[in-house]
Amino acid sequence: MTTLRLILGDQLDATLPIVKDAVKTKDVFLLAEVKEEATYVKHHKKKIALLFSAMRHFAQQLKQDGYTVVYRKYSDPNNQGSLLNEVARLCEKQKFDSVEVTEPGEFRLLKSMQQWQHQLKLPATLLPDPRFFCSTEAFNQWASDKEILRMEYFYRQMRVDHQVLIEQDNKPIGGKWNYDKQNREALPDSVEIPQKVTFEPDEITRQVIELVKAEFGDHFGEIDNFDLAVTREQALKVLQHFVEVRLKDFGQYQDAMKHGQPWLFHSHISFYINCGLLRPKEVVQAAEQAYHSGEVPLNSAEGFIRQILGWREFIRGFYWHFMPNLKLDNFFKASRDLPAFFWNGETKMNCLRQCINDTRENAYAHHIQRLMVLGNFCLLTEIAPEQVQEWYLLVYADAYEWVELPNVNAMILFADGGKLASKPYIASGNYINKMSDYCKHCKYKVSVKTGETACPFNYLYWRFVAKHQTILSDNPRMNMVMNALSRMSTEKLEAAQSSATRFLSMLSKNQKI
Ligand code: FAD
Ligand code: DLZ
Ligand code: SF4
Repeated sequence: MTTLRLILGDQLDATLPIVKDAVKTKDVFLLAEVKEEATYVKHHKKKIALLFSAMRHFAQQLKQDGYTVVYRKYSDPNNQGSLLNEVARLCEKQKFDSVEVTEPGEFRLLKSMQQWQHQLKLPATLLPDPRFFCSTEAFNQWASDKEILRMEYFYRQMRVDHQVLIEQDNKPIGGKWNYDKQNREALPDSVEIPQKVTFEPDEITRQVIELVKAEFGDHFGEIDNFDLAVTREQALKVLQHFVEVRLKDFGQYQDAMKHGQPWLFHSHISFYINCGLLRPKEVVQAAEQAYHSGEVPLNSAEGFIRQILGWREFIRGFYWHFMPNLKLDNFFKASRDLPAFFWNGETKMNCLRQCINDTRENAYAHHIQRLMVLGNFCLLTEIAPEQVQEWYLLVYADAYEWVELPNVNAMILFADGGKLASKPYIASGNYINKMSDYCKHCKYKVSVKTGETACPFNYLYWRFVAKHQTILSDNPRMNMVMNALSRMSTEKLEAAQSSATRFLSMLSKNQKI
């Protein structure tokens, strides 16, 4: 039996069964840089550079470990442009008894791969992806007897199942499951932000950067100053630095934002954990260990572990549980086009300008930027979900549909009608002002509620709440807001609505706002 073993760009983990079960003397690995994957959305240039360089380094390592590896470069004149066609091309050249591939992270590829054996006329097997703590089957089982799915209860179950930060009788260490109340601080000017770990591109990465410049020049984002990790060894250094230097302050400042400071106390590991260079289990272990050895406080260790063991796992289970409908949901019937400034950052709204420019520069923005600035704006202005989905999928170097789509459609847009979030994440300028210093550098005034100088988030918020008051009133978590709406004078509400109408009309005409 000789097997062709296909490894995708986000499966670069040598402990996956596809590698572990390989017979060195017979099997052949295939890694392929292909047009279909690189352009099905116009991924950020740094995302393509990261993946192609990481794929090339991973293939080199497999060869050094004694495996037979076929690597298809993007520039190969015979490159067939898609994963299936590259598999077919290799099968024509060499006789294989079967094809194996680890199950992919996106529904569109899964559906395609399920047809491969008919197209290739060979057995084509999908292998499990055990990188996650919770399999899709286990998630579906957990979800099967619940009317509503909430991350908090899933996370507690995960803590118990995997005995993470757990003491006797399956109680949470420290007595509480959640330290969120300690974790909502703004960042004082006096706090020094540690330098991010960076890597000088080696010859392989430099070649990939040139390829990206030549082939993907019309894609979003900057390619200059590429300094990401592209090997497991480098990614482990990022993790180690995070645990030793940043993690102690992660909890406290995890919701904070700062002008000109994209990285803060976040871990910057989603790039690597999502493509296989880091393993979720080792990340959680490292954070737990740092807590047990007294290096980091519980609120930080728990807050961080919740992101990986809680949110990341929940989001992945949720994606497979609700696909393909999740992609089509549009609870608020939103239909506005995504404004042009999402691509070029040209807006007077400083919070949006900062988050978009950080994204263009780094293919990264941290969670609160994605959720409470960019996401909040898309929800309040009712941008069409498919356009928001496409934007988020292509601009971030950590984006794959399994993780992007639930965050976009369910978390920020509430397009699923509340299957994931208990209420829409909407906020006025007050929240952004509390959690950042963006407003100090803005042409708009956060303290002004209506009129041309007012912060647009202020009037967009009340327009949205008023427009959707019938459905929002059904949600008990919206009671306080709905009561505030009912106490608002007609003049105030009309002023907010008229400011919003003017703003939205300018937005639709792509006038500078
Ligand atoms: P940290 O703040 O240090 O958090 C640690 C880790 O927790 C992250 O690396 C990530 O693996 C995990 N995590 C935290 N929150 C989430 C979450 N909501 N969903 C899944 N994992 C989470 N994350 C992606 O990996 N890919 C995406 O395409 C993506 N799209 C997003 C879109 C929107 C609209 C929102 C609101 C969030 C999105 N996230 C996505 C989640 C989160 O913003 C990023 O994981 C995080 O900003 C990555 O930076 P970090 O590694 O420094 O994270
Ligand atoms: C994102 C991406 C890109 C840009 N290019 C490739 C590629 O050329 N070859 C490949 O195998 N994978 C690539 N990927 C990652 C895949 O798109 C990813 O495996 C699917 O989106 C499933 O998560
Ligand atoms: Fe953003 Fe409003 Fe603050 Fe300007 S004033 S930065 S638009 S929240």
